[in-house]
Amino acid sequence: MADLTHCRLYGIVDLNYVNAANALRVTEAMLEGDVDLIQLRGKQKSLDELTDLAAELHKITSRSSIPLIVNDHAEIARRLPVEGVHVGQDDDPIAVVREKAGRNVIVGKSTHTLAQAIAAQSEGADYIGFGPIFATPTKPDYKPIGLADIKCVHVDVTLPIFCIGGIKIDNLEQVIAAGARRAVIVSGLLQAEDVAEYARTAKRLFNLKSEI
Ligand code: TZP
Ligand code: MG
Repeated sequence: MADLTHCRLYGIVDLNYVNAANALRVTEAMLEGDVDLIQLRGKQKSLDELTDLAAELHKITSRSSIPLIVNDHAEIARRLPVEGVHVGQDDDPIAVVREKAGRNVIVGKSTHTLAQAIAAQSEGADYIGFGPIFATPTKPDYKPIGLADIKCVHVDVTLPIFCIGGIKIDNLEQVIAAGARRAVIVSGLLQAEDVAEYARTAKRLFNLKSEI
């Protein structure tokens, strides 16, 4: 299983922002910009559509040795050699995800409170998403956590923690200063004029500002 220790920037190819027809081009740009981990997320797409697209994306992510994580569907990890599955609080438990995938894949879990973060670690997640840190149209129904719990979650949880939600180049330094070691950027990256350059800038900030 891929080692996530050195991962800093997690990019999501969210099909609410990118047409499936452009997903490959955007993924290429993320890889060029040195994103460490990529997720395919398509809440409105069928399992078969997502499987076909994941197969396309995996050809290029695997060439760059960057793990491809699929959102929601362990079944895709059973059909394809993608590296992982990401699930939310209302999805299958992690043990069920591993069972459905039929092999030892990376399993990440979305958490929205300190208590959920601790529970995800006990449940056997390989990493967690922690957020939304700020309000975000990508996940509109969730109350933002704010910056204050970032330090606490890094004390209580030893897994890789990816802060997520409303994070952009403009506030990334603030998020890092609050204790974040890793971040997911969705709309910031996908709406950038130059996706590769945006990713590179975010990576540079982590390299310059993160103490760990
Ligand atoms: N989970 C918590 S916030 C979020 C998800 C999937 C959306 C993050 O998207 P953005 O556009 O980077 O705010
Ligand atoms: Mg889900």
